[in-house]
Amino acid sequence: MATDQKRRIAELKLKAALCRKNVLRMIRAGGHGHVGGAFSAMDIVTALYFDKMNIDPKDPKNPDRDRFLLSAGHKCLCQYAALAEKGFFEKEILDTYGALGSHIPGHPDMHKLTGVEANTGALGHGMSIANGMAAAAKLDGKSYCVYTVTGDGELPEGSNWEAAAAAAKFKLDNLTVFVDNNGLQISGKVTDVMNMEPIDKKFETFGWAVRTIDGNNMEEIVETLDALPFEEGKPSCVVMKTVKAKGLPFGENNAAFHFWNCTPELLDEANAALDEQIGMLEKELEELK
Ligand SMILES: Cc1ncc(C[n+]2csc(CCOP(=O)(O)OP(=O)(O)O)c2C)c(N)n1
Ligand SMILES: [Mg+2]
Repeated sequence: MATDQKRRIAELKLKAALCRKNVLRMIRAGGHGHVGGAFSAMDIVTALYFDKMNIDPKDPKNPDRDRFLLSAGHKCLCQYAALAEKGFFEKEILDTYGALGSHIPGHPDMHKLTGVEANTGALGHGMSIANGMAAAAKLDGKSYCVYTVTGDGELPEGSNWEAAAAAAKFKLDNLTVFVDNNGLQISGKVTDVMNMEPIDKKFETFGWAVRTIDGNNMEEIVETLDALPFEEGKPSCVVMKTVKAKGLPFGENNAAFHFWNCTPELLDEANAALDEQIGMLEKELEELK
């Protein structure tokens, strides 16, 4: 791999680790939070905010900006973490998580935080909103793209499949849906609660261009983002195999960490693991200079 590409990937891994620390900071402030889904989706959200999307925290309403929609709104800590790291708001605001009147409530609210494009949290609506934004770009002759992250436990919501049919009909190749396929939802295995596999074949049958990747592997993520749109005239779907609570040393792939009532001791342990990772990545970047 060329040195530039190695540096690009190491920088993104470093950003993802810093963003995971932002998530822990919010959870410490609030005493709890949806860590599982925030950590499984953190790598794709980092790559979108720091490598892919045309967005500027100094000009957040630019009509030509790319749009990001977190359909699975309960994962909002990963979006807040990225917005803070990108400079959309002061990091002190992270310490207001869980407080009455906070700009960063338990689900994203576009009226409270600049950079949030729509209110989400009631599962199943992000894809429809994203469709509307992508269709508007086509109608207005604009070249911005729309990206949305949905969860595997969110896919049983029927509205997703109305949106999937419409996106293909209207040839929304400026739309990409990332399925955070961590295998778990609020109460256990997605395949036990409502089996939606094979997710890739379902989207393909609806007329989408689909790829399956390791959604916690930055190299694969970057390659995939570089390849968008996968096919002219078709919306793109990335089925991301991920690990719920990825990066939480004691919580990975454990449905009990869907929503975490934290303890200071375990928060310290999680921060220490991330600090170690950050140290190694900084060293790697130093060597790549
Ligand atoms: C319409 C609706 N029904 C139920 C819920 C409650 N709920 C919140 S998160 C969640 C599970 C979502 O699972 P998944 O999409 O796999 O996300 P993950 O837990 O992996 O982050 C549920 C059912 C909701 N937010 N909205
Ligand atoms: Mg899930």
